Amino acid sequence: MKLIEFVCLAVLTTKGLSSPSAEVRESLMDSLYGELVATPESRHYQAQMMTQGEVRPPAAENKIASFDQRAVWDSLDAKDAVGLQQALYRHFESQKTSREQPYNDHFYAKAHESYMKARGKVHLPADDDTSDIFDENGSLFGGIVTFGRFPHFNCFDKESYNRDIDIAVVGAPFDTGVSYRPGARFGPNSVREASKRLGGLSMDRGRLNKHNSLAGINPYDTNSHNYSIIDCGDVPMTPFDNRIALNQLYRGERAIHKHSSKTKPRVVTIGGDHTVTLMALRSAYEQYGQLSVIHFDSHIDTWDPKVLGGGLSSYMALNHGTFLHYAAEQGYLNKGACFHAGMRAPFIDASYDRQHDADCGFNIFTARDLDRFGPVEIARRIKQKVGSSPIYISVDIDVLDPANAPATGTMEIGGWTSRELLNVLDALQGLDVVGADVVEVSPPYDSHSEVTSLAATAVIDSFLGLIINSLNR
Ligand SMILES: [Mn+2]
Repeated sequence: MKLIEFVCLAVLTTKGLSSPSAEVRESLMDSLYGELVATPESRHYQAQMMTQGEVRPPAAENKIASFDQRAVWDSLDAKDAVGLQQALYRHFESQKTSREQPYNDHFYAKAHESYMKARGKVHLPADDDTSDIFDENGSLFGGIVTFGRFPHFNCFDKESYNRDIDIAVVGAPFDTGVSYRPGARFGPNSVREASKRLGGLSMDRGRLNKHNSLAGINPYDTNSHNYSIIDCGDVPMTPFDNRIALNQLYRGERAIHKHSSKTKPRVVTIGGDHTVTLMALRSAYEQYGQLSVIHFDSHIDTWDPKVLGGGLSSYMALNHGTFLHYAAEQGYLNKGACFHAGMRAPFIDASYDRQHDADCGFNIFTARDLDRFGPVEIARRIKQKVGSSPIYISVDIDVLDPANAPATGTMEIGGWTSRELLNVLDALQGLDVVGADVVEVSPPYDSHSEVTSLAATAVIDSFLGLIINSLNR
């Protein structure tokens, strides 16, 4: 025991300080918290103090109600807020000069002393007791990180194919297909890291309107739906050869699609630069047939390799600006029923790019079309065109304004806010969403508030709402 503690204890236990009054009430802290620690020692202290009249048993009356509000109110000469403050001040000043003041002073001193004496030692569990640390996800900010705290198992192990996956989240850590800033290989981990607080019933999804099919969907509450949502981790992708890396991703996505499922697995991919979408589309196409791609981005990404990157070698031809050209060429797309939304980056070769984009099967909503039509109308027009065909949604995070998502490869000013994007996504409810991705999050360029990764978690949260809504139908 340190000297100061010894002195304190000596002072507190001195008989001279424990004075008369059975009137002395329990301290503020006691009344707020009740018994802080229930140990035999603290109970012994309290019993002793009650016997000696230092504290009374817990009072039954409501302390707030017993405060004489009427008297204070009656003393007010102004009914506005400033008047109330002044009146309260005068009231408490007047109390100070009352004949009860010595008693009040004694009460506060005594109450503190009572509190100090009544507090016991912290009662720690036995050294081998792990009952309160058993749940590894018990800490909001700790634990092994999976997206949204969904369970993880090795989805690429053939032995696991009989384990149900209705919705998979998988990372594609790859950034050697970018034209400007790299770093998206760190996207999957960063997005997972930012997803720790996901959970609970959204107030916005379906606007809590019981007639809205999105309302009531809480992907993180396994009691609220019957689907197996698994974080499959990341597909290992080599940083040294894009041909091998992208093939690894294709085989990873394909393996997930082989799992047993209530319908067929629907994969949500976290990029990675946008090149990874081609492999996700390839595997989804094999399962679901031609896909209507709804592509949120500031760039068209249907560039002809002759225009972007492919001039010197065929290896350079497939990159994050040309992958949709290849998706169209390979026949994965439901041509004419694909959309770009949020476009604003300049064409490289305007007349050629525009025609080639249309040939790839795309319609365009520009970033500023949101101001002309509003999110619900944009979604309505998309839905009218794509109908009941299988939908793949790809969100390049650079569709957002750099103010909302600075950490991305190729920033373009004049984009949507995260709220506007979420509004458009939610308004797509009712579509048969069979796969989705969010790509181009490059954490090294993010603020310390991980704002871009956070935006990506909200996008995936919207995907999960849309997909569960599809599965429910
Ligand atoms: Mn893109």
